[in-house]
Amino acid sequence: MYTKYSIEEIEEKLKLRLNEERYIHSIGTMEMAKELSERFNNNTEKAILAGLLHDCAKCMSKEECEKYQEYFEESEKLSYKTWHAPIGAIIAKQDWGIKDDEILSAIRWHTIGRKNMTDFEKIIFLADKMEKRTREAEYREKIEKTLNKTENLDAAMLKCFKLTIKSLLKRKLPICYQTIDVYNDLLKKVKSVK
Ligand code: DGI
Ligand code: FE
Ligand code: FE
Repeated sequence: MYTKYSIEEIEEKLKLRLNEERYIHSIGTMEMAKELSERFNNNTEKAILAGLLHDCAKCMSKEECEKYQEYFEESEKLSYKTWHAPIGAIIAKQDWGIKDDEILSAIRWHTIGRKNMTDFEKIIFLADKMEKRTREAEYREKIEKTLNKTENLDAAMLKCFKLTIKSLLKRKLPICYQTIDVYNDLLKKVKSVK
């Protein structure tokens, strides 16, 4: 028991906090988290909860988010788009009674990632980027291809970071230095795998 609420109860309440597209994305992430957790022999019950709730704070206003400043990494402060991850972990605990630390940390790190993530955290990170309901096929298929070719979670993570960094550059958005740090780390790890 990771929370006293059923999936249906969680979904009902989540619907009220998110817009339609974000809700559909959350359902897609839940489905992909289930699929990946089975494929990589991880905890499916936990993956379903983390996938469903990972973006629970995504539709909060900037003003409301700013109240949670103390929970942001220094490097996150310049990028509003990353704030829903640390806030999401707090809200998943407060509003949905999620007690499991690994579910909460998978939500916490699903946007910028961190070094030495657990396989469970990587599965949630990847499920978010690979879900089939709202992610653009061209984007998601690149990650899927890497995963199919390597069966290696780090290789797929590296692909995600490459694509994210490229897209942030293109959109002239700030890049958290932690993102670069994780990218360098994955590069080293993936090389040693091959
Ligand atoms: O919430 P989602 O759209 O499902 O996906 P996400 O949580 O992975 O990312 C949200 C946005 O955050 C995405 O457009 C990339 C952006 N972002 C902004 N600055 C950074 C960043 N992502 C990373 N990894 N690092 C950054 O510095
Ligand atoms: Fe997110
Ligand atoms: Fe997401």
